Parts: sequence; structure tokens; C-alpha cells
Amino acid sequence: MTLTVTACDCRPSRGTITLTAATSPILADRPPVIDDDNSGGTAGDNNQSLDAGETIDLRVPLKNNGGTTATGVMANLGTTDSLVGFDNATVSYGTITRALR
Ligand SMILES: [Ca+2]
Ligand SMILES: [Ca+2]
Repeated sequence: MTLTVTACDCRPSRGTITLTAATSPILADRPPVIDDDNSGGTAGDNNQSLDAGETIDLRVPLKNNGGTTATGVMANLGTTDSLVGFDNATVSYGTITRALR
């Protein structure tokens, strides 16, 4: 791949970089899903937004963009906001196969 770097009042610089496929798992989070309806242990106004006083389920899908399968994936959710609490802050994702491109 050829990369060209430019800036105002500067001479462009061009170089070649080599891209190689990742050989390890690379996990990326996807847009979270908020369940704030009034069933299944959640309590809210069902507007898919976290509002004060609600009890929600927050689902954070993960995608593996790496070159190999990720195993034993665990995630821990945290915050510095003292007004937010977690009933279950740690979740096991188990095995996440690499995403197909
Ligand atoms: Ca629910
Ligand atoms: Ca809500």
C-alpha cells in the first residue's frame, strides 16, 4: 500500500507500507443495546435509553476482527459515576470466532 502524507506549505511525502493479516484475536465492541422495558427483570420507559431510576440490561456485542478465534473471553463493566450500580458487571462471552470479511 502506498501512503502519501501532505500538509499545507509542505512537500508531500510518499512511502510504501506493508499490511499483514493479524495473527491474534482483535476484539472490538459494537453499538450497545439497552433493554429498558418492564419485563425480564428490567424496569424503565422502553425508550432504549438509560434514564435515572431505571434498571436496564446493557448488551455489548463483541466482534473479533483478528486472524484467530478468541477463547475464554470475559468482560467487566465499570464506571466512575457513583450514581450508577451494577448487579452483574462481569460477563463471559466464551469463544468468539473471527469475523468473516
Ligand atoms: Ca427486558
Ligand atoms: Ca429509558
